[in-house]
Amino acid sequence: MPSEPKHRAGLSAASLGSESPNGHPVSGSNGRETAAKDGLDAFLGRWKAVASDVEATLVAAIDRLGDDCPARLREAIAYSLLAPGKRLRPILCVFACEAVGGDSQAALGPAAALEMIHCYSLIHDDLPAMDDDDLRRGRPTCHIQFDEATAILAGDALQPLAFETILRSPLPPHAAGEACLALAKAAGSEGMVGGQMDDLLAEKRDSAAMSLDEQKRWLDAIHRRKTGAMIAASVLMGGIAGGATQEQRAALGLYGRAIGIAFQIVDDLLDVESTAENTGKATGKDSVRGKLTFPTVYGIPASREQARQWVSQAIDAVAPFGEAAFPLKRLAQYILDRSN
Ligand code: GRG
Repeated sequence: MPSEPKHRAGLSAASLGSESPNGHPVSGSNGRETAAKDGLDAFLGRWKAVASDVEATLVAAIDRLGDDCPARLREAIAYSLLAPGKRLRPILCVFACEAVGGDSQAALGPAAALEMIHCYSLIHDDLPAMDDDDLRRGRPTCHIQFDEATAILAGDALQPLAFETILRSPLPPHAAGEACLALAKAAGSEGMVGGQMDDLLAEKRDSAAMSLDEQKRWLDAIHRRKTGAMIAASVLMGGIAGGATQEQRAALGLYGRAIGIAFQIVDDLLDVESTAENTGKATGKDSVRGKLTFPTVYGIPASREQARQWVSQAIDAVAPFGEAAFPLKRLAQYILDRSN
């Protein structure tokens, strides 16, 4: 795992809150606090171990690129893909696999593929034609470090590499096919790309001329696809890798959709309330660009309350998995408390 720069403080005890392994808040006796701390340490340790397995899968995929891949393209792919992100989507995928009784190794191919698609979306989102950002994961963005054309091509190359990684993984062909389909749907025109398109179109509209109801509808439709679809797919793909039943998939679907919305609400709040040092990317840009965000439409306190309610729904959704759902519950709590 790459060493974590200062701004990557999100994976810390503080940001994960004080909670016992069964998901209840800790108060009172030292014994209970110690038990909660042990649970938290175990959770953080598991996150790091999974992130390190994912990292190895990403490195192996880059190493597999043959001599026909130009060195500059390989360098740009490695620069962005191995940058110190949270690896949230891969972690969700592996935890969902384990929650339904699967072996984490089965989920590593899909998990790495999710990170590749996510990474391409960040590279392209940072381009001058879109968000025009200079900073990502605490480093110069890909087009600043290399150049615009190279960044576009690195993002392009990551997309087929994602599907190749699933198809080369040890998943049985039927599960690999299902995982590819879930990823394609989430990343494509009805998912992340569709949400991004509408987000750009919404920026050009005068949101002040929209009714509050219309603003809420746009906001929901944009984020359900732009951010939520990939997060929901992460959980579903983990379920697929773990051989989930239809009932288990339905529960994972509820969980994934709920944390997807919560994640975006918190992202909007961080843009208002946090700093570039904490998040590793520019903050305060949403309001400058006149973007429709949860804080602008609902206000900060109501946005935070909504995030809390979505996280609570997510935790309830995976209750039927019992103890095996502890990491997913903890992750939901992390999404609410995260600082980057
Ligand atoms: C360019 C097709 C295309 C889509 C872009 C995902 C996206 C759509 C844009 C990213 C811009 C953004 C800040 C979206 C809000 C939510 C989000 C995806 C944040 C970044 O994800 P994290 O916090 O990042 O998981 P790390 O760096 O930790 O992986």
